[in-house]
Amino acid sequence: MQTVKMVITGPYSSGKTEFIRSISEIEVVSTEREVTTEAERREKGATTVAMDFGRITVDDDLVLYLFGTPGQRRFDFMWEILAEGMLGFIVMVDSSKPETFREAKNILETFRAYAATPYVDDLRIALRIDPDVKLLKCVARERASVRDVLLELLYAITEQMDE
Ligand SMILES: Nc1nc2c(ncn2[C@@H]2O[C@H](COP(=O)(O)OP(=O)(O)O)[C@@H](O)[C@H]2O)c(=O)[nH]1
Ligand SMILES: [Mg+2]
Repeated sequence: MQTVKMVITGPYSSGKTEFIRSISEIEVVSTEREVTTEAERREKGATTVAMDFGRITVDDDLVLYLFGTPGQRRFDFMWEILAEGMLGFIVMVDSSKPETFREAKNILETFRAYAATPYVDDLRIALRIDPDVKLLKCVARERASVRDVLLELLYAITEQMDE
């Protein structure tokens, strides 16, 4: 039995928690708290402060552990802790919020620096992503869509291991 750790990151309110909830076979362990500022309150009522944790069994030999990061800068001390030992990461970007693209790019670069892992993300042109990086659409509310993204990342990891 192999276990693989994957990190789901991205800006505030980009669908990270939703992504993990859509696919996890266990009740997602979340550390959500009520948001504190007025701007955040308009967006949504709760935010992840430490991490989300979910699990998905791919087959008899393979289990994925999904760790969702907090999106807000003031919790970014958690990022490096969560990145420890990850085999891959996914940067979620809400395509309807161009004002978050710069932040998404910063997060992408931060996580790339933690580990030379393949990753899946979105919005290649806006974020000026290298052509050798996979670009996938994902509706975080749809389990099949989340599963497809995770499987793509998993294939990228196993391809790299076989090289
Ligand atoms: N329309 C739409 N809304 C989504 C999707 N994923 C998440 N949301 C909503 O966007 C908001 C932020 O999602 P959340 O998972 O809490 O974001 P996080 O801060 O990145 O963990 C919530 O109100 C979600 O219900 C999606 O794929 N489509
Ligand atoms: Mg969250």
